[in-house]
Amino acid sequence: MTDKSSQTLAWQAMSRDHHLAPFSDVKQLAEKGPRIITSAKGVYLWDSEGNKILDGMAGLWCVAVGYGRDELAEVASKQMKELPYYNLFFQTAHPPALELAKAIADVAPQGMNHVFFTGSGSEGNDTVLRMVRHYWALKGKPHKQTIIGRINGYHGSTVAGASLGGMSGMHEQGGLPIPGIVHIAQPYWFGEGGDMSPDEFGVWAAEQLEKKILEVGEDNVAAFIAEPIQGAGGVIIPPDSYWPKVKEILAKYDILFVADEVICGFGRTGEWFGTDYYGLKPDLMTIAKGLTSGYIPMGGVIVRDSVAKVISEGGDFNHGFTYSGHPVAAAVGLENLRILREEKVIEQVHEKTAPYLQQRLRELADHPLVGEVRGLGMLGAIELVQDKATRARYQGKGVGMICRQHCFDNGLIMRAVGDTMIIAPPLVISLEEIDELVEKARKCLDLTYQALQ
Ligand code: PXG
Repeated sequence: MTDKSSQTLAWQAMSRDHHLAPFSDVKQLAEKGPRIITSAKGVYLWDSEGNKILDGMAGLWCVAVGYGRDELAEVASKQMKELPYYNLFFQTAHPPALELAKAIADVAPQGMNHVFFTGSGSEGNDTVLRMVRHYWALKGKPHKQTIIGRINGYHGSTVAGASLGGMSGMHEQGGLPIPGIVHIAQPYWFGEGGDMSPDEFGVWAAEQLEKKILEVGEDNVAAFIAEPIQGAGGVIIPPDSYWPKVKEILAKYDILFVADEVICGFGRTGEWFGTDYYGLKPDLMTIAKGLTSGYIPMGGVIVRDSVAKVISEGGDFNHGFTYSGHPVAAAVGLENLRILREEKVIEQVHEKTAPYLQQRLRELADHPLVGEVRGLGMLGAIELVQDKATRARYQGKGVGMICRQHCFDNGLIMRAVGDTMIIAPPLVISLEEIDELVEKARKCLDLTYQALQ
């Protein structure tokens, strides 16, 4: 046994004996032992056994500028030496948070010039829940409290985040959702569209919003929250008819629209925000992940001026976190935004790398196991099916997990959401690295197909 292996075993024992891993079957993990990731550069990871892995998921959808950017480490180090911590409570502030708020406002949609900082996307959505309810109370409409989310939407793991989300597996644990949150159908044509055409289904799914507003009563609805493209739910790109119809419905009713941009924000669609891509007009936008490229935890809520005005004229908003706008995180966020802007990362995605990724990914549609390939920007999904024509799945085989295991063994990180394989590589992935990603993906599809015969 090499030194490395004994080191890996030692870490795996620490995992087994002391670590409760998030979103994991901890018992199963203890038997198998986690893969230990020890270093990273660009779009590649290395594990403790020296294996090089192409990270098709940018960590957890967050490492926009790629791994190993010294500039981000340097600003963090400098900020730690100068002012490692101070808070934004009780009428104090510090330069990094203020400069980051300004830098975010500069790239945010017009009329969205205010930022509330949090430590994560989940805390961002907890902030959203309290802010929209407080907003309506200040407007003299205290009954407007109900928030409409979507089945299979993901908005985080805190109580409000998981309640706003529509993941049944999460609702089953801990008595969620909390009162005052309701859910409508998701615009997932491939999985749920039945005999409708994608556009018919998109309109149907959008109409569920209007139906729910009328059922709850406009006077009781505070907001609708949605990801422009559902990420954790399986890279669900709505049919073209969906967002225009939702936009029409939102314009008819006096409710707030919250775009959860935690995944779509900061360039993933080839625009700064997913709502820019779809031409939506959100009142609040939750952000995290790409804001700091995941180098340090940070999230926030970008707030439309009209909403911010009501909140700021309403006296104390009794809400905030110790790490709201943390100076080191803010310094990293600022530098990350500088990199995105000055290196024209999003323009590159828009003009060059995303079109290429999408073209190459779609070549996989001819594979016998593949029912659909869809994608947008630096997001992609591959639906694994038994029957391409009817979109029928293999029953009880766990095809997604089989495929994920082959990816794991062949140096590619691709996530499985049920039998949907998903990718969201770093935004800086090159054309050659895209070729490698697609070739590896095809190989893993072949191996999965062989395993099923
Ligand atoms: N909103 C969206 C749209 C997200 O994707 C959150 C909120 C919560 O952010 P924090 O920073 O609190 O995790 C997320 C997070 C997965 C996976 O399995 C996705 C997320 C987190 C963990 C796992 O794809 N997204």
